[in-house]
Amino acid sequence: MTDFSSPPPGSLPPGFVFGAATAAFQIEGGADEGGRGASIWDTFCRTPGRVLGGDTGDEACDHFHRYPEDIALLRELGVDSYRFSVSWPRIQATGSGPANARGIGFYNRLVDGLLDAGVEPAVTLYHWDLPQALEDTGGWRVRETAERFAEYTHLVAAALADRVPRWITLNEPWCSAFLGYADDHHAPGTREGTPALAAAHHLLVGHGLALQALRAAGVREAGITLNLDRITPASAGPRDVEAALRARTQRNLVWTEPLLRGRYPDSESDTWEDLIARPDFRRDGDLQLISAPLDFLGINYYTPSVVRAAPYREADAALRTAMDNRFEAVPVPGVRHTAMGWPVVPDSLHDLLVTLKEQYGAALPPVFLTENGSAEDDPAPVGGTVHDEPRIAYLRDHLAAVARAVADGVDVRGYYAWSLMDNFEWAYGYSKRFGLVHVDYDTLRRTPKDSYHWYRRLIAAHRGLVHGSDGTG
Ligand code: IFM
Repeated sequence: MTDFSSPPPGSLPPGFVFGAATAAFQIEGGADEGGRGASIWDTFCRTPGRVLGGDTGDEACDHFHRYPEDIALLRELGVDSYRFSVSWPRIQATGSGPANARGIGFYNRLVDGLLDAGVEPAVTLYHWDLPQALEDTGGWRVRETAERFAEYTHLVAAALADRVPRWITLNEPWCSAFLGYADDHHAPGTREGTPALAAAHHLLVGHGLALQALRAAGVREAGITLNLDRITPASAGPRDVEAALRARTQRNLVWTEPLLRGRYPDSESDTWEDLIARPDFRRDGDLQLISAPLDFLGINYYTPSVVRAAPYREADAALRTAMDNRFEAVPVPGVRHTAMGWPVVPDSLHDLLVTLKEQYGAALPPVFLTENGSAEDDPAPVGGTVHDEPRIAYLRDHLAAVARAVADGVDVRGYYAWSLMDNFEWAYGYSKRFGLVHVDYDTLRRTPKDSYHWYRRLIAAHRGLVHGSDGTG
């Protein structure tokens, strides 16, 4: 029988927020409806060979029309909070100008529906769907995009701040900058060197400006979500240790140092010279703007990385900055891997949190796990459910790792399971399923999986509503 007592009730602090998360492009669909404009992901999906199976976000999970059903699923799940993202091109079709009333109307209805269901809304302002028109004028390579992002934030906050307590400016800017402009795995899908570093900086500037707009709107809590990685060297040899530092610099420190300490990292790196020194995209006062106090740091965690030193893979030196920084991942043997091929090492989540606390001390704000979950090769629904035991084990063991980090002094305030439902997994299209709820992409029928029922019972157990190791009370 599935164990509902791990992590045990009482092991997470009072008021701990249990949540579930999604993102607009991954679930909404309704791509041509309600005055929505095109985003870089619409363009990317239409570029042959970029997204597996030629999948698009045109219909996705049709949440744009089915949101009442999805709210009902959240209510039944019993989560305290639902993290969703606002689609920028639904609010401003071309990334500038007044708010599109129909776009605002959709999110107003969603927020009101959530509140009626007793679920607190948590908004992410940017989960990768940049209006294509802004990419056409330079995208995140140029500072103007950060300024447009602040205007967009102002519009969304003006409409929703009275009812949305928790706000996240950016989701995983590492992906936007480096997968988008260096590695070409994500939209807009280019392979550039220094422009990717400029994008990283402008994303942070955009965060700082958006934070100002959120403060002006009087929101209760504002933060940013980073996909921080627990990176360890493959050996104790100095070359691997240096390689791990280079990897940590790019993945973690380029974000945490400016945000939490108001400086770029001073780790050894050829690459970061550009980011740190270049006056053409850095302006006086930027680091002060970027390091304005956060109410929380959102962390998305899935899997750790073990890296070793490697020669540059890229022949063109101009393209070596950003991604190709002389390290490569090595396999993690002896552990289960998810359908993404990601090693499952829950202890790494504990270690990541504890190490962050050691590194930043009082400068580390309260933490929310804003995403954690696993893609699994689920069996087809049978008898009104999906038997997804590996996902239950993943969620259970990672929540237990969070509880251990709390016991070790890390101020973790909440946990959002990724994802409420199966959805568009970016370059993998619909081939990877992360959901607590199964989505049949032919009929769009939703079927809660065993993991959904497990999470519901766990939340209830932590509220003292059910007792006993199987949660049956
Ligand atoms: O689906 C994504 C999400 O959009 C951002 N974080 C990682 C998830 C799984 O890859």
